[in-house]
Order: sequence, then C-alpha cells, then structure tokens
Amino acid sequence: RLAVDLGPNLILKNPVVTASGTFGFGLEYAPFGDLAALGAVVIKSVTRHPRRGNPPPRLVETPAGVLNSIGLENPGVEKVVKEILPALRATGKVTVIGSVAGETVEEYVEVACRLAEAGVAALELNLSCPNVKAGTLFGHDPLLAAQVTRAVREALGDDFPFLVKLGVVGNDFLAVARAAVEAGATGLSLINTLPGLAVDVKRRKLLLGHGTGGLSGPAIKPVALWAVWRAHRELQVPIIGMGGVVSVEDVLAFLLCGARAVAVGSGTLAFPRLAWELVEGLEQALAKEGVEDVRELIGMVAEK
Ligand code: RRO
Repeated sequence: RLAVDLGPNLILKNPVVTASGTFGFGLEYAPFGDLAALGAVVIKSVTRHPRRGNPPPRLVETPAGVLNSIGLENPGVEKVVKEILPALRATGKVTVIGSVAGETVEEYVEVACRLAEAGVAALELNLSCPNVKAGTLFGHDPLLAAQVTRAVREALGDDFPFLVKLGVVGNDFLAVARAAVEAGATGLSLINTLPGLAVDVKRRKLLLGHGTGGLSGPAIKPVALWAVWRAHRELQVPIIGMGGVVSVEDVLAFLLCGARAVAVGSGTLAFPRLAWELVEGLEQALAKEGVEDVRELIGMVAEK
C-alpha cells in the first residue's frame, strides 16, 4: 500500500524519507528506530575534502522555524565511503540516498561517483546550500545546473537515479529544474531552506556566527507546497517534497501536490521519532480512508 516509485531503479517501501542534513548520516538516529523501516535515509551533503563548517552559533530557533548556518560540515567523501556507509549498512537493509555538494563540476562528479560506487541507492545533487560560498552558484543558473547535471549523468551512466535539490529564492527555480531534468536528472528535491537571519537587538548584532542562514520549518511549508505543485505540473518528474513537515496531514498535502516522497527535516530535531511515526500514521490514515495504494493520491489535489 505504501510503496512509491522515485525514478528508474528506485522503489521506496514507503514515501517517508529524511531530509539531508537534519538526520546527519543516519547513525545518530539509529537508537530511535529501525532505519530500514523508512522509505530512505538521505545523508548529509558530502564534499571531496572534510569541512569544518561555519562558526557558532549555527542554529537559532525562531517562532517561524529554525535558522541554520552549518556551512556544509562533513567528514569528506573518503571517510563517508570507508566508515560511515558500512556502519549504516551494518544496522540493516537501509535505503541510502547520498547527497553531493561541491564547488566545481569536477568535485560534484568525483563525489557522486565515489558514493555511487559505494552502493547508495540514488543520489541527490545539492545545488542549493545557502550557507557557503558557491553553495547556490549551480542552482541559480539554468546553464550551470545543466552543465553539472550532464557531467554527473555522463559519469554515472544512463540508469543511475539522481535528483537535483533546489531552493526557490534568488532563482527561477522552474527554469533551473527544467534545465537539470533535460540534462539527465531523474527527479527533483524541493525545497532547500530559504535565506534568512535573526537579530540580537540588544547587542545590535546578527545572531548566527555566519550572519545569514537557511530557514526551515512551518514558515516555509506553503512555499514548499507551491514549488512541488508547480514542478509536478510543469515537469512530471519524481519529486521529494520537503519543508515544515511535522504531521501525517503535511505528508498527505505534499503527496496531493505531486510529491512521490516526503522528507522530514527540522521537525526531527525536536522529535527524533517523527519519521517513524509518520510511516505508521500514514498507513493508518490510508486504511481509514479506504485508499488502497498511496500512489492514488500523488498529484491529485483539485484546483478549485
Ligand atoms: O550545511 C548547511 O549549512 C546547509 C546545507 Br549544505 C543546505 O543545503 N541547506 C541548509 O539549510 N544548510
């Protein structure tokens, strides 16, 4: 009843996945539930070399949601392939989606190939990190998005599934998405965090150590639903939808707008068991409404 198809060679047992970043490399959450029971675990974005990330503070809670400025902290692809992915696999039959970041086309290609060789089920190309230099370079320009996507597609061969992750501020996201799909991306992940900041009024100073950050949580949910709905209508490709998901109702809203999978992000920071509860809650909601197959709901929102 819950299985969804997220592109060539990529069937998920259910549509609930974790958003890159907020779930670390998955291992941090293994004490809270069986990672293999989730649709997939999307790991933190990985670069060629280790990165220390931005200065603290790197997280600020606001009533609208969480601001982060992690700055792409990660241990580098070598350690991820040699230590982290084997450890994740040792916990069970987890569907792992690797997330790739970089500053150049060559870096994206190298990291993508290393993760693919290490056996991840699919990849997400993160073209939209708001917190590092060049983080959004490729995601703000259809030509650059096409260039990096084509290079990764050629390196991975024809059948390997990979999605491109985009933000929706500072770009014409549909034009970028279309260019990426035409260049070989099999799907989209929508949306990354929105640019934002918080002010320490007493000290007349920006609160985050990096100054600016990326906003996630309830404030961005309507924006994310809009982006998923638009991309589904225009491009008809598999989409992982995310932004402010905390309830089964939110999961259903994203599915109805055209997402084939739905990611939980900052919601899991406050409530680590959220992803598992959503899988169970979704199963119960479908049974209650007599929906035989979750795929019946995808993109079925009426416009009036
Ligand atoms: O690491 C981060 O600061 C970060 C990344 Br790579 C991203 O894609 N989105 C985000 O909100 N933070």
